[in-house]
Amino acid sequence: LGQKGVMLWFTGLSGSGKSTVAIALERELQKRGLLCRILDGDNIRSGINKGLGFTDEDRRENIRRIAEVAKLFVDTGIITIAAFISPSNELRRMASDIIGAEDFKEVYISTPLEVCEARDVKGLYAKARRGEIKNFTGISAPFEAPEHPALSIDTSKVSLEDSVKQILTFLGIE
Ligand code: GGZ
Repeated sequence: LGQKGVMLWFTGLSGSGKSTVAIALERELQKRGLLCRILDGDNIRSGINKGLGFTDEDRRENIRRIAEVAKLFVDTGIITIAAFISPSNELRRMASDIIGAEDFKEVYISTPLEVCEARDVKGLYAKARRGEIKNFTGISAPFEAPEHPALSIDTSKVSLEDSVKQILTFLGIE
């Protein structure tokens, strides 16, 4: 007992590896008997945030609700991992204000746009280039890199295993 909660706020482009790193990290934390929770598009945008799109206003409401939910987890002592693009300093600042700056750790998944676009796992970049998706982050909507992330990980240069290790080390976990 006595686990302290923390917010690991992943930010980065679509296809940068946020969810992949989050899931691998979750596995390592669970192996050590640590309570953790991933919040991502699969459990948030399909549930409480169903109906929100990708206008500035909707992204803001998306991130606001995520931060409010995440705060409940963090305050319960859970290692909480959010994996959302959260494309601006302003949005991430709002999340930090809601959760509390002491608990809020920004993890920038800094994989370059060219790499994310080349991966194009879901074909969304191709659609965005053809104009079939509007306001697509990195193509037709902005992404602002964080100014002082606690950690910065480029998954085109660092292996998945080492990415997870960097975060565990940052958390002071062996
Ligand atoms: C960005 C979009 C868009 C637009 C759909 N722009 O690779 P994915 O598919 O699974 O991750 C992207 C996800 C981004 O949702 P977030 O909640 O993380 O965004 S934000 O924090 O900005 O609110 C992508 C898909 O949704 N997607 N349309 N126009 N990503």
